[in-house]
Amino acid sequence: MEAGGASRPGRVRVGIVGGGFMARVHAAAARTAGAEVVALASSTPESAARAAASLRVARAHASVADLVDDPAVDVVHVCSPNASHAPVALAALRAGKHVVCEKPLATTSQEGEALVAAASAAGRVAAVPFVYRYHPMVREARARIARGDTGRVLSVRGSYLQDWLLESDDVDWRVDSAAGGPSRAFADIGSHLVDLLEFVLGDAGRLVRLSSTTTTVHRERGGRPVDTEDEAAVVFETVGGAIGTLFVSQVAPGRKNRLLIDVAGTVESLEFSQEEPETLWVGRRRGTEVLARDAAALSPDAARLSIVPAGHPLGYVDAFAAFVADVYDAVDGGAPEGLPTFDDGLRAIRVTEGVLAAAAGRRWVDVP
Ligand code: SOE
Repeated sequence: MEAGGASRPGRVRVGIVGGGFMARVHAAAARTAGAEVVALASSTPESAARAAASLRVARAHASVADLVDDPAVDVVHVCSPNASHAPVALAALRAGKHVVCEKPLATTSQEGEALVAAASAAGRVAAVPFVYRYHPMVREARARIARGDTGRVLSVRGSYLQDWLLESDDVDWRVDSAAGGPSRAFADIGSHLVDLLEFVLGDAGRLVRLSSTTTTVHRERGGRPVDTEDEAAVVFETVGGAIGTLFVSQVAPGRKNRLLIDVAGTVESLEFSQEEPETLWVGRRRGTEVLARDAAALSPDAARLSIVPAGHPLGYVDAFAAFVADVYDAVDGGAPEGLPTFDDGLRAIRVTEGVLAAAAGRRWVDVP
């Protein structure tokens, strides 16, 4: 089955690697997007069987390799721990599959570069679920900046706060660098924040230099030493000369998934909060307003994602389904606006490595 225009005889057939929370989210989004989830693989045959039964997936493969080689699978969704992303995604591309690989795309920029090259060589769709791009009011913010409504962007503030790792006995595979990579909080959620900011701001908003500091609040979790950060604070400069700050934490009590971006231009400011995704705050020297999602008043790219009328709240699950639908549109030869690809996944890795380098060296670093 070829990308690039080949019309599909039937539904997209999906294989999922992983059996946790994200596997569940991906399976639901794939089905909403009209695909058939035909296979699942996980760390063991037993965990694959359990997850497949729970997600009502017909075929539980004994190994990831078996799933990747399954001729009945068109698209592999990689939802396993970070350190496995590169080997699994590479194998899937080499087997001719399209790939959706969870962020962070890989744990090093070298692996990320190899994945970008492999996706290009294979001529397959290779996407990363930076799904917060898919809230209609994010697309509206992006359109307003691109149209010049905000004026020249002067400053940017981004934060992503959670509390699920607040306690010393909160443990997760992400805490261990062997499974999650050298960065935890920034790689896990700072990647979303940077992607969202650079997506909304456009080329002038790309980070070019940054300085940072990180903290590890609990040096031990579950009786094991911790070698990854709980929090990161970043100061940065952009291509267009704006300056900004980022703050990422997974130990902020009461903050569940509080991703917030705030952009100030010479004419207006914009603020989007992921926990209130149906609105966009627009601030001016004279007159401030809260825009509520209403397709009739939105830019075309925001309106296309506004799949139910105003007053019927769209949320995280809808954004995920819209992302997956765009992946499958690309698989069928379409060119959906704003699809996050492996290039964007590599970009997030490079910024993450800059954050770690700046913190370790207590210096400013250039971001390639
Ligand atoms: C945990 O921090 C997590 O599930 C992230 O891994 C997701 O990418 C984010 O969307 C929600 O929080």
